[in-house]
Amino acid sequence: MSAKLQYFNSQEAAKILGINVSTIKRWTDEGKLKCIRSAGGHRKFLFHHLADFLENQNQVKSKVSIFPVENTTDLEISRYILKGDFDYLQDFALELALSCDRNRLLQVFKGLYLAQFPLHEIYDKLVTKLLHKTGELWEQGRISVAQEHITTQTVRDSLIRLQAVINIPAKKSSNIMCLNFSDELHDIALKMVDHILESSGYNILFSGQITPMVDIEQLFETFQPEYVCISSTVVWDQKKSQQEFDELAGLCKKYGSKLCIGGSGFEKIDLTAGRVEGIIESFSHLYLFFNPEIEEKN
Ligand code: B12
Repeated sequence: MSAKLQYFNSQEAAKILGINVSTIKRWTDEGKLKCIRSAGGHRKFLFHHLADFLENQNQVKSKVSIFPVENTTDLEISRYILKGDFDYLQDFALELALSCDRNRLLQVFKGLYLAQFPLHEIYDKLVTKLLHKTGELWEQGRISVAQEHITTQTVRDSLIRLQAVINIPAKKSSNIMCLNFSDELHDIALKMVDHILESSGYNILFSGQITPMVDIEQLFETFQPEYVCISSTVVWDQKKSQQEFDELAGLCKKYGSKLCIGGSGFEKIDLTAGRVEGIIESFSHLYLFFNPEIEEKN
């Protein structure tokens, strides 16, 4: 499913461009902004209509809400966002994260989301790549460990701020518990899992990094989660992580919860203690796993 083929109606185009619907109507009538007319006469916009409009606009201080425009570089960023040029945006976002610019990084994420790119696409094609690149820079000695911390915490903070913007269905289907093992600090992938599942209509219990296993059964009793999603990136103490997995798998069996896992740490975990419903490798995979009707339609 590619968002680039999506049409926007006048209201959506107005929201993206930061103007009101009557201006959209006037500009299309004047030919300033191109569109397609449906059989019923309604205006429909493709990404390139909006991107071309931005390109032809020579007023730099516009009210483009996709990305706040203050200079010509910003105008260009708006175009890259609308076109979904993730390769370009990766480097731009990395610069923002390296300089701890959470607000501007949030604007990039938010801009892509407002331009109707699905979250899973933004997370696979931009955020995951950005985090992997940060890891590579550190491995190559091109940034210090402190810079790596700043960069990845900036990404994490911006993602958390994005959560306030994401559309969340009011009606919840069931509970999902999202956790890391008790010595795991890597929880950014899990945060993104949280966003995708919450926007798919689940109620999320996010205990995140270094989740203690003491009294974990109480959570199963209280919330009866339909799914338990565990993320593991680094297995620090193999015996301990294995025990925790076995305990969680046992609780899933007892309470009828389904297990879903992700992350490279699971290469070191023996999964035989439980029935794992999903071993998830990407956010697009996760989205399809929890929204199977979408795959059937395609
Ligand atoms: C950010 C980061 C940190 C941050 C974490 C901050 C935080 N709050 O998350 C900090 C600085 C704390 C950190 C610490 C450490 N880190 Co670190 N870290 C990273 C970094 C740069 C990014 C990790 C990340 O978020 N990746 C992005 C996610 C989205 O991608 P992913 O993990 O590949 O996950 C994909 C799938 O597996 C799936 N997925 C993952 N989880 C889940 C869960 C579910 C439920 C589902 C459905 C799917 C899913 O989705 C992703 C999309 O494809 C990586 C570099 C890298 N290559 O990833 C190193 C990296 C993971 N860290 C590493 C190491 C060694 C450490 C430390 C041990 C360093 C140290 N000596 O102290 C500690 C470990 C601390 C601990 N006890 O956990 C190594 C791991 C090597 C290994 N496999 O053993 C890496 C690869 C760096 C390296 N090249 O050496 N780290």
